[in-house]
Amino acid sequence: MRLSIKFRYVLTVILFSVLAFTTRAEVRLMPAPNSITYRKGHFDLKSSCTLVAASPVARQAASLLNEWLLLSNCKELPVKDQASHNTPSVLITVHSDRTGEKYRLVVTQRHIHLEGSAAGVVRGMSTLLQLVTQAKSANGRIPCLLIDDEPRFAYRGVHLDVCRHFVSKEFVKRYIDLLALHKMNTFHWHLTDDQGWRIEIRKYPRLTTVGAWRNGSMIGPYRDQKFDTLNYGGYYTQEDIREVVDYASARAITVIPEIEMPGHAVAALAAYPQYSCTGNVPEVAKGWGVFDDVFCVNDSTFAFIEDILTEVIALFPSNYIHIGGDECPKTRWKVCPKCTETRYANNLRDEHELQSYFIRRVEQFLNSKGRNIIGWDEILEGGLAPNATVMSWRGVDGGIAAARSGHKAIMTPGSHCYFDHYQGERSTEPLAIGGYTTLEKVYSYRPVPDSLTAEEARFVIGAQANVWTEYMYDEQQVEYMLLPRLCALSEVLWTDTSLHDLRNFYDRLLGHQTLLDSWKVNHSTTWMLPELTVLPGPLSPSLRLELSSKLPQQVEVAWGTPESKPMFMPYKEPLLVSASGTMYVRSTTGDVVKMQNYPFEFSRFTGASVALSLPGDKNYNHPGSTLSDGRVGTLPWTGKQWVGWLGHEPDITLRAGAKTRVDSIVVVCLHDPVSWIHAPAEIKATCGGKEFSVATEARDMGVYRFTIPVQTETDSVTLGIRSIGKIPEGSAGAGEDGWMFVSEVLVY
Ligand code: TNX
Repeated sequence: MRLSIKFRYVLTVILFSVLAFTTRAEVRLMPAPNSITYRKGHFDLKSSCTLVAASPVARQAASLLNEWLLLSNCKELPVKDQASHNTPSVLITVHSDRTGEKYRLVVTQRHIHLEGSAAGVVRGMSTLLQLVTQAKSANGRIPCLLIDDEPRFAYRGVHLDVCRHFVSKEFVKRYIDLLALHKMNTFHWHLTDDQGWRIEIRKYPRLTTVGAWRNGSMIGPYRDQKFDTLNYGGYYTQEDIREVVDYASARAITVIPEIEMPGHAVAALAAYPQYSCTGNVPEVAKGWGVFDDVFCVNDSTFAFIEDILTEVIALFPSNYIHIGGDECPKTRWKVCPKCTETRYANNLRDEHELQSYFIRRVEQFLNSKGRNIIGWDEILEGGLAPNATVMSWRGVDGGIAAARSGHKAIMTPGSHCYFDHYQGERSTEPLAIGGYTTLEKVYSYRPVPDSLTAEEARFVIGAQANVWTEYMYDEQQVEYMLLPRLCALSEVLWTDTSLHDLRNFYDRLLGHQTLLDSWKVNHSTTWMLPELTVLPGPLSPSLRLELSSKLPQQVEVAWGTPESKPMFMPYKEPLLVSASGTMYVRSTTGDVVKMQNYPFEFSRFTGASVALSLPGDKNYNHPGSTLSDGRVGTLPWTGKQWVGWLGHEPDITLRAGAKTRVDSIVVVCLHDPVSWIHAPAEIKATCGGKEFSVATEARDMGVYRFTIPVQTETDSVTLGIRSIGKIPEGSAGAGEDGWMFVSEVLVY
């Protein structure tokens, strides 16, 4: 065959453009920069490249890059004061007259130039590190480009609770490096709680000699109430703290200490019981939860707290001091003569106002020292202190209320920002406190609630991940819970929403994991499993089980029943199933193999359509189909398998495809009084024109299957779920509305 010259030319051009397109080197950055422009050519890192840093601040930034390069298994770059002709160099310019975190990074064929404010250069350094480490697998080439970048939110925080489980000073530093790598700028160090006081206070040595140690810890899930008898604890000396603060400052990270008050103070009170209401708090708490012993509200307590804060502010240069303020039971205050006296003397109507008085007084003290307070959203109760910033954790309402009243708000809602929650299926994840906060959920977070006006929205200064460590027994576990969810949050807070793209994020994360691996970070790879969607099938009963991969990967599935052994086959199309069994999923991405099993329990109405007269509340408003999807909730429970109603009594209607015989209906409910979740008092069923009901009873925490014998023929079933009303005396949250949780309705 002979081709004309012209045609051959056209073919060649097409071929080259295809090659150029497919081989065009793009960098994969985490978080995505706000503006990146690629240019022709590349910078060659293989040649004798130097780091040029003229000023002391620039040299500090240069040595940070070198530290990170070593950590990433790359060679250090020699640091020079001046660029020499003909040597490719990485120039670092710090504009000390600039503030903020903006930086510019220019890569040309001869030089790389990073410039910005002192903090901006550190942010750019994490970009540069990623370019350099990626060049390793691209023949040392960094594509020519221009990045202009600055954060979307001013406050980008990560918290760490070192009280429930202690971590070493070295680990705190590593944690700070991980924050800086992801362009976060605030480390919220939760230093005191019921289970341990972790900061040396010279004036009150017992805070650490006594308060930093407990004679046992809770082991296993909360409901087991099991404890070991080991002496556990640790604390940071003031020397340690200075070292950490300096380390963080070199990474442009502000450390905000949290000294909890008036609640979560058992460790302090075990050391100095004279500041409690009863004068008798014998030991540092061993278990998790909320405790009645809190600081007594009287002048001697304030003197004690002011002494402590005086030492704290000498150690931490941050504008903010976090003073807790959350979860303070008023039980002791109600019957304490000293607290009552303080109430009367200050015309305070109730204990909420007493709490507010406490916070205001401490605020006044800190304001007088030129500092500002942050408190958890409970500080709104009984009136907000004048200059306080609110950290909204019980959802976003606290943040909204703060912003509306002209106070700054930092969003940390449990639904998206609690990294102590599960990030995958309970059956394969290590024990966690509960919840279900996947990588995708974090990535979908938008810190500014829609209900705020543009003016109010300015008060939302950012968001923060909270890492509470009740169930994180060691440092590896902390890393596992932090990453990669931190990657998602960092992009939420750094990168403009218009540039968010989940697919592209997954792709970059895959690359970023290589860097995390080189740092030997124990990051979770749970997100790499394909996502399972359960849909009603064509027959009644049946389900359609659909898997979707987030990445190019190989996926195999098997269906197993107790009688059959699972045989893996490549996944090609959704599985149609019509009887109980387990779906086995295996995904292979490079050398990462992940396995997950999904048990399904069938009844005659599995896959039936479900209508709810009232949607679930807050984070438990899953679709009605959750109740007929064959997935029956287990313990420890995670949010996603339960529809929950707070103080509401829903009717649930299931409609199957055809009339069928129905002998009994089983409603699967959760009873977990410590979490304010109570089994219903009564369940009524209407089906086949008849009414049935069952009075339910639940004592111990657990998953209950309440059975209503019926015996009729029908294609629909309506259930009325009646609650116990207000939580009874003697239970957590007595007098408040309780939750009702339903996972599944099985019809036999
Ligand atoms: C609530 S968040 C707490 C912490 C617990 C955490 C567990 C907040 C202000 N208080 O004391 O560790 O839940 O998720």
